[in-house]
Amino acid sequence: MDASCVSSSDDETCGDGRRSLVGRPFLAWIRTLDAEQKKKKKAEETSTSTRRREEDTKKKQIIVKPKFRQIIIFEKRTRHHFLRVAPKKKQKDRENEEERTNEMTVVDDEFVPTVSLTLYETDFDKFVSKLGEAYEKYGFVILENHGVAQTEIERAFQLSKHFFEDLSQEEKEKYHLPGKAGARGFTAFGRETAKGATKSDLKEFWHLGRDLPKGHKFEKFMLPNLEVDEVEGFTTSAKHIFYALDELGNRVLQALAVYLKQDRHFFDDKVDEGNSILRIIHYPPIAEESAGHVRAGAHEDINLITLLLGADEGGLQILRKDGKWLDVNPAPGCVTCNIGDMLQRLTNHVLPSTTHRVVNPPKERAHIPRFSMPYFLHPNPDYVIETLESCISNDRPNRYPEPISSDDYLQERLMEIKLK
Ligand SMILES: O=C(O)CCC(=O)C(=O)O
Ligand SMILES: [Fe+2]
Repeated sequence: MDASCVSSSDDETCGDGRRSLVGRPFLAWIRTLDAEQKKKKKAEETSTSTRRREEDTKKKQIIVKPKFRQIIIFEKRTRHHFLRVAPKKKQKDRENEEERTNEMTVVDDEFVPTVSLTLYETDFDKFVSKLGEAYEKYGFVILENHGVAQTEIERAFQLSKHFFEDLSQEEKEKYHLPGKAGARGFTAFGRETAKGATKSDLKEFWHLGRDLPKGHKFEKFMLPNLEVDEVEGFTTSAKHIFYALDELGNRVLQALAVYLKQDRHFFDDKVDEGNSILRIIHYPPIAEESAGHVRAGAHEDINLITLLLGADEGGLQILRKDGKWLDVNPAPGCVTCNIGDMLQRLTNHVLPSTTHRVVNPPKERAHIPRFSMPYFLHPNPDYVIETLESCISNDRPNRYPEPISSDDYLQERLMEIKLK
């Protein structure tokens, strides 16, 4: 069990049923240990190894949940979370509490909210309002207790590492389908370029889509998947993640339908054969000079919603309405879920498709690769995106009087990101 997840009667669980404290709104983010503790420690510790530990401590952020005396330490250097139980407060400590709090440095006063999928079962209305509010404000939310098994997630990342790091360029290129806009298989490093950007992203990726039975009416829109011969289990594992995230996405869409004053099952028959894609991304270590290229340039996603695994490795940032970038820091195993341009268009911008990017790591972490897996949930290719009546008013006139089929929209956008 990793240390970010703990048992207690009141806390909520990670996707695989483990418990997590991260992301609760009342957590205080602090950067340093209080001065008294540091002083005492310094006096006690003289050996080299202790000095090293001390240096590491300085690089840690501490997240405190006072109710249970539980502390999660987030070590910036390794980006690992450790659980500690705080010693019981003595009277003197309590008296000094206010003073200590004032010494703590708040890292950020704002963060993307975490919503638990347990609410989907226990209090659907609350699930709807929490998601809707988070999306209207940020266009992003972090999902915990999402039901995608942690073992499956870890396996998919292991196999992805194996594919990208152990196969030669030649072996990987075998899986590139020329002229197919990267729809299936391998897309090489430096190919995708964010809309409007001149410098390509520092990533390579694999695309896997929905399996259709032979002769299906959508065959012309959706190519068959490719099998990777060199990495046993790669395709099976990726398919498992595809369908698990598809299922999770459907639950999110039910809540959004209700939030948008539609029937709860409004999206069901519009996405059941969607042209959705699981993108398995490898951002290799960054060379000395990246010449202005970034891991993923600022962009918006094209689809309805995106469900992302792996953002607990730092770098993902979203653009706030005030023009500042905000780090997205999900707990390990959580799913980050954002609104894409198709849903923004359908909802006349009630639900915003927020600009986001993946920045290059600091120098000391530049040698570490980054792996992530966004699942781009698309509508069925023949679904016509026409602004919802419930999202049009005098204050919010219809921005898109011309309806467009989701496939036409997709093709236009693929050209913009130079995949076509
Ligand atoms: O890798 C990530 O964390 C985000 C990737 C992303 O935004 C994308 O591929 O659209
Ligand atoms: Fe994205």
